[in-house]
Amino acid sequence: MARAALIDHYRKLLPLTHRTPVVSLMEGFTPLIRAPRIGEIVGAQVYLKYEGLNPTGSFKDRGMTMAVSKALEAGAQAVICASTGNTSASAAAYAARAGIRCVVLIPEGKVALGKLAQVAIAGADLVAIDGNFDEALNLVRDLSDRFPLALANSVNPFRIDGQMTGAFEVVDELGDAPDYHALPVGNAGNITAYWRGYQAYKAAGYSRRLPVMLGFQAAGAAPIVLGRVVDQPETVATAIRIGNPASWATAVAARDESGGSIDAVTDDEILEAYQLLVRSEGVFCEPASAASVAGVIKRSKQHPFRKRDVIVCVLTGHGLKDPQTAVDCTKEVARCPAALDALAGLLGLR
Ligand code: AN7
Repeated sequence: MARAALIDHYRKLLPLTHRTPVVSLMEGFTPLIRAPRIGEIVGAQVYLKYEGLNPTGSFKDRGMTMAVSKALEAGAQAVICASTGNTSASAAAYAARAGIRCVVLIPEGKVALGKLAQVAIAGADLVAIDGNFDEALNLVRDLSDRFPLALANSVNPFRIDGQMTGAFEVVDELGDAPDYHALPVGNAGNITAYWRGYQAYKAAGYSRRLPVMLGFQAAGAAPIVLGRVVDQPETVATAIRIGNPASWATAVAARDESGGSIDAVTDDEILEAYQLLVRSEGVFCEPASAASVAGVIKRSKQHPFRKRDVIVCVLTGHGLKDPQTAVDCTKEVARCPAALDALAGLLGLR
């Protein structure tokens, strides 16, 4: 039998009614992949929650199936979002599926190519603004106040509700919450959602414990770490190039209530983890996603983990989202005449 849509599967813990028209692309149920080589490096049991395998290639689909379903239930004819790329790729697809309009504001020149391609081909109204994500989000909030446009950013509580399903899946698979849950932090919706998800699942009797939450921002876009708004955020991890996170307070609550931390990792640390993930484990994620692993490696040098500790790192988006960064990180393609001897020589085969 075909499986249920994600939010139908977890319907008991979500604000669905019998009238909610569930808009689904069969998101969620992503694999939890053991990462023995990274585990060796950090001295613990590491698992990768590979969210790049969602329908549009990022974790945003978990919240978008919920937000678009509830928007449709409320009679919305259009959704709007500001985005560093993944939210808009997801909104464009779910709006297309629902048969409603999608308006997207992005920061000019700072969205990875794969994400731009997804939004454009899905027929969304795409506008690049001369400003950063934070400015785009302010404009989108004003527009959705004034016009009949449903807000699809994670300030919409249904987005957070849908994203709680990531935590439910981790517990379903491990049998309980992990010791540590690590993830990148941008607008801070996901850390808010995972923490709420773990709490809700425990309250419902599905787990006995809660994880320590470890959030990681890029050093050039680390407002929560610094304790102040960053006016000109900058990082190679464009997905988390955010200087004034909308869910700031709830991210700090997740950190403090779980006894965790929100720390910064440099672009070099991010790119190192990004390459390590695909070269040592075969798992290709986008740069922002690698901040979770970069952060866990950094932390392991400061506060060693115990060997038996279970650490789940969320890889939030697929590597193909940002082909340019992948190409920039690698050496040029070797060239060779179409001849056996020349090829054997080039490859060092004797
Ligand atoms: C791959 O798409 O903010 O802390 O507009 O795309 O919940 O914001 C994306 C964020 C991590 C951070 N990893 O999550 C957007 C957007 C990836 C992301 C984050 C994003 P939040």
